[in-house]
Amino acid sequence: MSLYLGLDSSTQSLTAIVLEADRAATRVVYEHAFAFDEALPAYGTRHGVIPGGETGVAVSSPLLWADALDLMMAKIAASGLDLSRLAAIAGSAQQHGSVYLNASAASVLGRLHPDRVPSAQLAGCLSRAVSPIWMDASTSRECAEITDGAGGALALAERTGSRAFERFTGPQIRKFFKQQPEGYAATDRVHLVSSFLASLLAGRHAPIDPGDGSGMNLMELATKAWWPPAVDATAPGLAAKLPDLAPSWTIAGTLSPYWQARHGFPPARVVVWSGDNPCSLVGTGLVREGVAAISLGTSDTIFSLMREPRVDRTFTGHVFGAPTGDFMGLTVFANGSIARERVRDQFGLTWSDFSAALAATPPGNDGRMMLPWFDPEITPLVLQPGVRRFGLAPDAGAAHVRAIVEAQMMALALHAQWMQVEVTTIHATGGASANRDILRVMADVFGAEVCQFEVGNSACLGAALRARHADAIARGERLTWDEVVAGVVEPMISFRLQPNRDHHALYETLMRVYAAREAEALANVECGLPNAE
Ligand code: XUL
Repeated sequence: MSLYLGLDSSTQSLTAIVLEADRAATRVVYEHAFAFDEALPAYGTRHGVIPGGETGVAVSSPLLWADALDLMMAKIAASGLDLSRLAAIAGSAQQHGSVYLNASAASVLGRLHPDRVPSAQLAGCLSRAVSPIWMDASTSRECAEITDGAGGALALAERTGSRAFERFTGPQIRKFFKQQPEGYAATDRVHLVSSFLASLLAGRHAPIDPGDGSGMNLMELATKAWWPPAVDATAPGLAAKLPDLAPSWTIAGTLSPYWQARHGFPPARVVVWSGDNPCSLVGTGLVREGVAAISLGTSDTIFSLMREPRVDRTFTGHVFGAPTGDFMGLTVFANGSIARERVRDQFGLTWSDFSAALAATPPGNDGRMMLPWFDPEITPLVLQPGVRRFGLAPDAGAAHVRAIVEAQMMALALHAQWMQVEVTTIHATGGASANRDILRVMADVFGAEVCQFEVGNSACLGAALRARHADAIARGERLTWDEVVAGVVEPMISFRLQPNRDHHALYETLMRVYAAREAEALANVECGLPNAE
């Protein structure tokens, strides 16, 4: 039986899942994860971000991601798995983050010395020492400039799937070009986190897939090619610096001699990597329309497969390419796990106290409410953070816990309406989906059945399944997406929760109150959202 490795380089951690599969069955035979802050403390990150930048700026280190990959490969090599059976590797990465490489990278990637860690050899290939990541909210000016240059917000949204967003790669590239023109001129290739790590595995520049390419404000959804008006509006000479775009099942190469000599891996196929949300689509089994998934991670996201791209005319959501070759609707909330952690820490709670607080407070929280904008928010756009509290006494810890979870769930429900998906079932994933008290609020707010998975990291599982799918195609085997996920994702649904109809009716009323409070708060903050007309 062949083995397939999926990797997920997220904001805070790196995860690996190995699947063993043949025509009859697929099962998880290995899973391991570590947090960047703890595994590689020399990089000084906090929650995967380099601290101390200006407000709104969020950067991390591409060398950290490279060394983390090396640590993980060492760990897998020492696991006792029969690596000679490893057929293919695919990956998932936090979306939007960009890595800037100079012209030396092309040769250095192919000639890494097996005795040395990647960072020591790649440092000289960087034309920018840090990578801006998806939490960055500092490019409003560049968003406006690109929007103007590409024919307006609607044109950009219709062509690329999203209006200009601060964290998207195009605005970040433009800011780099404006602020560090010499660094930009020295840049030969702008990679995403996903294509950078795939390049490191394959020992040569790897392409970008449409799933992650659509998080750049640079790719035309319909053609899955770079869209010249957006590329030209972003930075001069950018077209020559962008990697190729290629379908998600493309083989980028084989595992380079570095990994073979350093850790004893075989020359397995390296499949093009994708973003964590597109990979999660596969890892939660959403290969058909009609089911939505919610990922509760560093960011909270809600997404669903779309056969045809239906653009969000409210401009809050995105249409991305899906690894299946279809499309996906996605809405992203920056105040996910870190916001939940803020409330937990504010009241000195453990996660089990947090659950107990949810269980001890009534649905609807007796009208007490919160707008949970601890950090700049993506949906709705809030550039100046600030939490709004309604009826919440400062010392009422349990009520604050319920208020943040209810606020997050109501915001998810309200801002996913543009996808026009009738949500009757939700596949819940991400770290916080292990908490059934949070899932109970989710089920009641949406009035939908919620399924919980045994494998919490659906992005990583999705990457491993993508490795399986791409390897089958490369061998000339016919394997449909239904067959790829059948028998893997389904048996991993370990728990199903039905909504309580009375509580759902209560939340329908509260959601109108929440929407009104959100609108009122937005009227008083600098949000900079372009007009849909
Ligand atoms: C997606 C987004 C986040 C990151 C998190 O648009 O910004 O979900 O992908 O890793």
